[in-house]
Amino acid sequence: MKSEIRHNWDYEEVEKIFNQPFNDLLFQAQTVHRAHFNPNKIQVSALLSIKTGACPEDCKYCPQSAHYRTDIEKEKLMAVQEVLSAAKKAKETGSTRFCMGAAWRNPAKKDMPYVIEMVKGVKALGLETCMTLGKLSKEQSEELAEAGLDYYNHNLDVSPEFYGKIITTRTYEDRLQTISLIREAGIKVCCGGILGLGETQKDRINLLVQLANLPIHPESVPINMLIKVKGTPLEQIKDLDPLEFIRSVAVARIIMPESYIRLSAGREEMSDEMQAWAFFAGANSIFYGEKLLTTPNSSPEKDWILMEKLGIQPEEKEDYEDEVHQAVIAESLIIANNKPGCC
Ligand code: SAM
Ligand code: DTB
Ligand code: SF4
Repeated sequence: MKSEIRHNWDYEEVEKIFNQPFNDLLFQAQTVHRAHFNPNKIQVSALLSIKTGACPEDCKYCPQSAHYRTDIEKEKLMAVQEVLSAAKKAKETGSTRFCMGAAWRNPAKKDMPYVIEMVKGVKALGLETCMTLGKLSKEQSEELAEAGLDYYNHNLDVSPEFYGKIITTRTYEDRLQTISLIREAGIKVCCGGILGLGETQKDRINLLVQLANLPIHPESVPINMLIKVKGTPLEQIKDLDPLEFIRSVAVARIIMPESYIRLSAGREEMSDEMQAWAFFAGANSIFYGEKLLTTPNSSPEKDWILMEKLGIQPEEKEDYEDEVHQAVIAESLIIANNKPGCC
């Protein structure tokens, strides 16, 4: 039975789901997952950093921030043709979505024509397009929508309460505004968070509540596990208990039943068993390929072996373009748009 799509979750209710016995939580998450998705298919995206480093923001987890001394090589905006050849390779190796990330506070006017060409070119290859370029203006969101951009990634990252300990150069409100501009422009939203930054369980729950109470659930919800990069302020932070991570994935699945939950950064450090638990808890999307933006990803060879062992297959374009899935999405948009106080 399909779950009701809700946007009025409160902390106590989600805390109860989060802290129920682990087996009950995973059973509930898997039951919701099966009602909405094929449990043995995952969506596969590739990631490319189109502009690397020297970012003016001070996100404490990020190797690309100009505020910290890390070993990454700064790079200017890549040439359009270079981006297209990387996208072609990603398509050949089975990705259906190509995500392009730039370490900017926001895209400059002079860069927009190149970014637009990238969207058009990648789309022409038959891939879904995703970009993450920082804060957007209304005009820029509309330009990207017109170019045919399918998804925009902009994370809330952490709870509103913990936010000031991690980022001081951009506000939570700024993030919510960019997310709402993306929606209004008609671009699908990829919005999630990052765990393992020293946040409390309460913060993890509050982040999940924020995501699930957006007027429309993000179509894609990346859950990143901190990759501790040398030179960043969080380099020495204590590891998050892996079961807390799995619980967070399971709760995301339960309270955002129709969203793709991406087991995002951090897979390289995860055991096969932990990834298997995350998929059982309802994660159904990954980044595939040697590299994330600046850090190594789980290797493609390792991923093939794991997927083979788990009997999980990559989702093909036809799987999500089928009429049933489209009808479910259309229905949830109608329900969300009819909610009082919604956009
Ligand atoms: N600059 C853009 C922005 O912040 O909106 C886009 C790129 S940014 C790298 C995208 C996301 O990657 C961040 O919001 C964060 O969740 C994740 N991320 C960045 N550094 C990470 C790290 N060291 N470990 C895990 N996730 C990380
Ligand atoms: C997201 O939430 N995670 C991805 C994607 N969106 C752009 C980025 C992960 C970055 C990990 C650190 C790095 O490689 O620089
Ligand atoms: Fe810049 Fe994005 Fe890194 Fe923050 S996460 S420092 S905005 S690249």
